[in-house]
Amino acid sequence: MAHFSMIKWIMIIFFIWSISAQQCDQPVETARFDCHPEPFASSEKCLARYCCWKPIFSSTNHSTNSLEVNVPSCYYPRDFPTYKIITNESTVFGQRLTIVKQQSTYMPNEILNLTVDLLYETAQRFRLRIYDSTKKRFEVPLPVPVVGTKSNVTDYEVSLNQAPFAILVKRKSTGVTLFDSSTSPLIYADQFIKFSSYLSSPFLYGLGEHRQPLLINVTNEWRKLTFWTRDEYPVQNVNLYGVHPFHINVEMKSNTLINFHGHFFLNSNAMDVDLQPLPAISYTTIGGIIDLYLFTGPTAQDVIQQYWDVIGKPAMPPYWSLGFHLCRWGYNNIDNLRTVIQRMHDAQFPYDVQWTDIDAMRSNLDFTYDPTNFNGLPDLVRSLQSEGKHYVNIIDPGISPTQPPGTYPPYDEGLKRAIFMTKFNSTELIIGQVSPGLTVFPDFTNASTVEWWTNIAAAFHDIIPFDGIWNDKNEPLNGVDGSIDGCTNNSLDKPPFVPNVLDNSLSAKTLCPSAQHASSSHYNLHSMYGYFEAKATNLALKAIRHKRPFVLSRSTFPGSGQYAAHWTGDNRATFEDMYFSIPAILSFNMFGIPNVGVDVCGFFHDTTEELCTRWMQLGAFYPFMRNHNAAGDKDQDPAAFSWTSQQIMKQALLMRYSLSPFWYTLHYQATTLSKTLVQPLHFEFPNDNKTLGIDQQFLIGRAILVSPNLVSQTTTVHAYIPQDVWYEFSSGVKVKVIGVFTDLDAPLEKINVHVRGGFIIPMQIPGSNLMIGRGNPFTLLVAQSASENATGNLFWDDGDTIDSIEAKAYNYLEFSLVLNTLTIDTIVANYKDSPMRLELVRVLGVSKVVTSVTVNGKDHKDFFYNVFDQILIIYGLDMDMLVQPSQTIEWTTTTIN
Ligand code: MIG
Repeated sequence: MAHFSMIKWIMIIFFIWSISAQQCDQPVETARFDCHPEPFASSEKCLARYCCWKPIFSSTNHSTNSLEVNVPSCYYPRDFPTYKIITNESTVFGQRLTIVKQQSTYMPNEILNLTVDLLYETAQRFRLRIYDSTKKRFEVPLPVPVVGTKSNVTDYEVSLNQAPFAILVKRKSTGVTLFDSSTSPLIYADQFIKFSSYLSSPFLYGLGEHRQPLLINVTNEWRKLTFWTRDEYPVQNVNLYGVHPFHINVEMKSNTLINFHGHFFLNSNAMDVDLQPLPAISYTTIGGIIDLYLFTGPTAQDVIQQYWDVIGKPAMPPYWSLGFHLCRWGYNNIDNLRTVIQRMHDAQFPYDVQWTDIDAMRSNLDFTYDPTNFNGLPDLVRSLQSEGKHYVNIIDPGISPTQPPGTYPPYDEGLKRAIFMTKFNSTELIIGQVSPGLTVFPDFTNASTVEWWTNIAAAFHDIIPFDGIWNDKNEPLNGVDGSIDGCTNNSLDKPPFVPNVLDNSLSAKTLCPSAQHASSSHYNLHSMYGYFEAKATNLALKAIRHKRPFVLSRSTFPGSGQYAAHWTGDNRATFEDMYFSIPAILSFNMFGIPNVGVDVCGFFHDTTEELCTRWMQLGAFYPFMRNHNAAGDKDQDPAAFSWTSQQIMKQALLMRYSLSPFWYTLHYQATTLSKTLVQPLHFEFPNDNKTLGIDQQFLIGRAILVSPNLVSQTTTVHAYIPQDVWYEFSSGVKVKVIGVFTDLDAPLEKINVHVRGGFIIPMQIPGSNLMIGRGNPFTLLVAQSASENATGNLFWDDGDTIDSIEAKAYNYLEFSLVLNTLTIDTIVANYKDSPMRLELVRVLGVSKVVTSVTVNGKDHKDFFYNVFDQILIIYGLDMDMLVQPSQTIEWTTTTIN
């Protein structure tokens, strides 16, 4: 032993002597790229990799500075062996290189001959693919656009470094670096691929699913973000339910316009993304290929649009799903469920969707209900539906194989079709353990699984006519690590490098990576399990109901938004969790799953009346609003609280319901124009540095600013009102203090909501649910800009037809205000089954006294002008909004002396 380590030490000393000290001299510590990301780095292990070892502080001199703590002691020397360009040809799609590395380094099975494709896909989209020149490797089964020919005009300029091989991409107009891999050597082994790039600034948005503030700021910090879908209640610094390797990088250049660009790393294997203050980013994945998209923006919304062009645009949700959803785990029996529904009704809360959780199943079995404790559930569902309400139930992926043969078709039929996942190199099913006990796992990547899923869902739909499906536990969760028989020792189950996943094991709380799907291993497809399940569920619902499907999925991947909405899992009833909901919904909007919300009032723990009141107010402005609670915790449906709290919650719900036409129009713009539903202030006011990273407030569309009170026992909210014209949503009063942080009055009964000048918001008088309210009169909220203009639009259809957009079976209206004339242009009027009548128009910021109003040229007496608050209200309109091509409402004014 002593002898062995002696030789080792001599070798190491020789090695240190042989590399010139210069190769280890990085100009700054933040320019070190980690050569030993695994735990327990030592000089021995580091030098064995031919890397530089230089701890920056000794063991006695403990640093508390996070900037220093994370500086790698082991890092690449400048001349670390890497690839050289061998051939370089231009092709129809751009350029193809071959690159070669002479010697293997420290990872097993390095791939020494690689092909590099540079695809100039569009003017704003560049794609870099690096793959094995000789052997086909796994690639992410996402249907991304195939672009055959190079775009001749591009916003970006690509250049190469011969040896060491590196790629540089710059923004043509400013010269700003968008990608530059010269930072560190490319490593490309079978189960370890690593490359890095400079960032344009230390400010990023995205990289989910992680619990973190909206702005990732690595000015003074090193950050490691890990991607591998996992059931873990959301806490910071761990991999969570979804995987979204997409970010938007802010390009800061003093005194110039701020631009944004984005990266999407199309890779589904377990990975780490490391950020460091240089600033730089490193991607380390353990499989697949390098397939990196670059989006040049230049605005943040442009980057998102370019991203969604690749992953697919979000689905148009059914109209009813915009309403209030009520759920809990642990109604436990139908009497409790009935009691809640009744008290919601008695207290006259608007609400649309009632849910049940696993406690309504028989023995936790999918596609069953408990006929004892939930006796009468089918009739209850039908009676809700007869009132225009809807019902959603939970389905977990794990199917029980232990029911008596012939009694449980989901398993029997699945077995016949061989759609369950199997063990490595075997036809034997892999068995885990979830709520029904032992379970097998459907392989949703298999087309036959989708048929089976549709059939068993249809059979259950005949018993309970559910309207939507909730996909829980689809990371997928497995209560025993790997399987009841453990995992193998092969390189899929025991890879040479494991990213920083929770519990340091890929099989923790899930299946063995070596488990088999029809098309590939779970090692490759794990993080897409929820994506494929949501897709299958979406297709099943379409086939069964012939209406627009509603799926809620816990696990998500790029593209999931085409099939499902999302909630952020098992949050807690704390003010901190309420705050984290805002960065979460903003991030999921960037990820293309804009229909997102969190468990309102908190999932785990007993909520409090104060917290739940605040959360119902905030939740009323989430795209998806569901109040949901864990088993055993005290009731938190709105009707469970005091009369006073109920009035406040009802007020918030009425605001939500009155804005439904506005939300629905935003969904239409999301699915057709790739616009997010909600966005951070910074995206709308990029040149105002004060908006950078604001995540306690958010914008709905471009026009409504929500500034919730997130602090217990306070009656003001410290909020930023950007430089523009803003009015209080409820009172219509113009905001006086803008461009600074200011304390807004925010007692418990008030949520601060502001509407932005220049926008016309379509609204409707709420009904007790969205179906009942559909025919109610519309109203317009017209918020004048500084130049007294405003525009807006409205999309409307039957709310439930699958392809109403493609079939043009809808109405589309545009509103504009110029020179005291409000014009309603009815551009498409193909949906006439329910009336659209305009009853009232409220115009904010009218500074001159209004003396008369005409509607389509005729005198209209019903108006009221409030000189003090500068508000004009025109009522009693009763206009048919579907009259084409256009109608006008005009007013005349005089100046006050
Ligand atoms: O083992 O179905 O995130 O919303 O209520 C817990 C019971 C499984 C986790 C979900 C939660 C749901 C709960 N589920």
